[in-house]
Amino acid sequence: MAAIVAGKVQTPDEWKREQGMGPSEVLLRDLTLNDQSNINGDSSKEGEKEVDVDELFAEELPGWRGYIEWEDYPDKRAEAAAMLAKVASTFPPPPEFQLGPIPDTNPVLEGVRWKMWHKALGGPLKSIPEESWLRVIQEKHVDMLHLLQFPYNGEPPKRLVTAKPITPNPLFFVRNHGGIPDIDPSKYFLRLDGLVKEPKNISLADLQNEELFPRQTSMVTIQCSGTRRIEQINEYAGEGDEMINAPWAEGAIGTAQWTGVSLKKVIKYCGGLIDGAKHLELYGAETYFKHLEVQNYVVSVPWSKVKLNEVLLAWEMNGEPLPKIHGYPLRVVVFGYIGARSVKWLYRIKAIPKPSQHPVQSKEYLYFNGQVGKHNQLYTKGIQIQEMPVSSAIMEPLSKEIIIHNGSISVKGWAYSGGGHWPERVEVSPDGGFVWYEVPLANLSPKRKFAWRTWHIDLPVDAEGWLELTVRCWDNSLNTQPTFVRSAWNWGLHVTSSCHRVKIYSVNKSKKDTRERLELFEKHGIPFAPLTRPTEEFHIQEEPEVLKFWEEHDPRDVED
Ligand SMILES: Nc1nc2c(c(=O)[nH]1)N[C@H]1C(S)=C(S)[C@@H](COP(=O)(O)O)O[C@H]1N2
Ligand SMILES: [Mo]
Repeated sequence: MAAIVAGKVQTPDEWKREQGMGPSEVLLRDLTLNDQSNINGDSSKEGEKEVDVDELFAEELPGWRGYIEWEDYPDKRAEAAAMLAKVASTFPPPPEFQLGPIPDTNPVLEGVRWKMWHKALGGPLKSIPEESWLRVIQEKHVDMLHLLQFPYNGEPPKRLVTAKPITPNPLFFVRNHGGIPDIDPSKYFLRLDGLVKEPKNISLADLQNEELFPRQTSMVTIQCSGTRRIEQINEYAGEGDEMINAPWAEGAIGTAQWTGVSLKKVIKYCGGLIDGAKHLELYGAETYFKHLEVQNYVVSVPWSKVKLNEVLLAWEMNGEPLPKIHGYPLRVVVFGYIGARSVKWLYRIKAIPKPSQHPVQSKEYLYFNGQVGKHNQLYTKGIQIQEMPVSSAIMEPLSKEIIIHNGSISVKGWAYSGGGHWPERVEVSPDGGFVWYEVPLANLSPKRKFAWRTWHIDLPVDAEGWLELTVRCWDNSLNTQPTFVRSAWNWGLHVTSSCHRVKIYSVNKSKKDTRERLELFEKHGIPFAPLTRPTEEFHIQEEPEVLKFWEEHDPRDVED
């Protein structure tokens, strides 16, 4: 990479750089140096590996495709880490999608390094990226927006996010950190160990046996803490890993009826907890790469949450068997917490004294103060995100749409609050947040302790031109949302809960002049969009009319 010294070398994309529109290498201006040169690390080295890995990284159990156990085998982990360390420097850097343009493709991002990590270890991991993509094609709706091909991250388009208060399974967003295991339910069992009185392996059939466990069905919203991240990205760039910080819009949220057993009952079945156990560590079967280390997907929830019957082990989603992509045969659903705790392909639960040390719990999903960034971030400076705050979003109209209307605009969206709170009031503003109209209660879907409410309103709009539609929600504790993205921007780009804003161009046909102008467009066969196209086909005002006006009002100057 050529070093660029400010003012000396002009690149073809200089203009774009000056506008902060890319390209991907960020210029760095270090005022503490005399020589203000750009520092861009370039570390391409050759690495090689040639190991027989089929056995080393074999799947742990028959019938458990895609499950390689890492947590039990420190030596195997060390071997894998060493292999990755050798080749890591030959891999490309993460794609720049925050300072550079977001690609126009679908999938938006490919996950090149994630695929390469799997291939680099080889063995059963080698074909995981392709198999997982096939599963996406099989199980998800054709209209899904694929943010990241592998590990798969995808959300429904806005018009489908809130089309129904219960999200149909094929449209439910997917957030993966690795491949999609394919586990034979007849071979499946859940391992319970750690600080439980009687460690056990429990088969799926036993979990589903109503003589052993009462069945529970709950309507619960799962929201990723990355939902609406794109708004933070559009404000300022933050940490930029394409998987960890996928550029989600407002669709990384969904609501389903989940059926399974309460984890509390399962712990009881194991004789309860041993003194000192305060958290339950939840293990997902797929392989996860983090900082060139290899592991399973592991997080934890506190026992105090489990005790409330708010942690469900679910095998059914909306009355159907859990889709493979959503964690078949068994997943966790943690009510009112960030999605990250709702572990899919659950294979183990371990009772422990402190929250999990695993990276997804202790190094990701951290909520930093606004002045924390690359220069000073520490894991211990972030709040581990658990309960989601109150949030809401507009799903219709779309940003930058021209809306031709008769004095009111149909606005639709969702509102949600985590931690056992629920939306009580949703308000929509046509002017960026001065005047607020309340969504009539009849236009909100029914309230539930752990679910979103979808809503719609015919918003009175008199003004024309560019307007900013804004929404905010008040939950049952009268919590509401920060006003601007800037108010709660954070380095990890998590929990975008500020008032969602959509810029629209209002054309109010109930106004006579506007109506006549639209008729003129129609008469000349000119479409109104694109908005930016100058009107050349007719005079927007005829000369006699202009002269008549000038007779009555001096056009510009005044006499002494
Ligand atoms: N095993 C496993 N469980 C997981 C994840 C994962 O990558 N692996 N992602 C988590 C995150 S971050 C979210 S937001 C939810 C998303 O659930 P969904 O993909 O079923 O919508 O799953 C959680 N459970
Ligand atoms: Mo998430």
